[in-house]
Amino acid sequence: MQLNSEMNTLSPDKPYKTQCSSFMYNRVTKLCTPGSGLSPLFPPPTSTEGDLFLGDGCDSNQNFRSFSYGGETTYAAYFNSYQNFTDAETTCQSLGGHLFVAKTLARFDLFKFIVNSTGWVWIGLNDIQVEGMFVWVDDGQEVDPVVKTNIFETNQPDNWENADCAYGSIWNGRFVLDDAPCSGFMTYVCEKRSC
Ligand SMILES: [Ca+2]
Ligand SMILES: [Ca+2]
Repeated sequence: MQLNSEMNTLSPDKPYKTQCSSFMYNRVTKLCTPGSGLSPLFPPPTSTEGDLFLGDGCDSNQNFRSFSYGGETTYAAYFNSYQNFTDAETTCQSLGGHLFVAKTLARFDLFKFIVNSTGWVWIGLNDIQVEGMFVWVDDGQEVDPVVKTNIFETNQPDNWENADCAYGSIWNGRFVLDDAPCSGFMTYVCEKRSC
């Protein structure tokens, strides 16, 4: 579900695009609340509060769009072109972001939602510095062990052929992570927490 298609469904003449920069829609109460945007100073809305939709002020910015899934919100761009891990992260940084970071299972669900494909996709996680210690590219924090167990395929990461970089793909019908040599060429997701 992309922002624009959702807006078109809710409102064919797109009044939200011109009258406010964001709105909340609560699927339970079916109430829509106009807003002024998402501040990085505040946490994103929870799923019980509703789903946040952001208008053009944060869209069409180097292909970055707002994505909202399960109460998690971010600005991200899926690059359907092939780069090695380092070049992909460099590209993301040049755009003011990083490769996607998923420190919680909810954030990994958001990653899956953004990718929405069966390709091979770099995520911002690697053990380049210390073998076996997977850290996120935004701040070098080690992946939470419970999250790691849930987002990697069974028996991965295995460091096969000196694999130091994590990517997502479909394994046995599930979208999960594997480690691969960082020199491999894959698609990738860049994200910026705010526009
Ligand atoms: Ca490794
Ligand atoms: Ca592997």
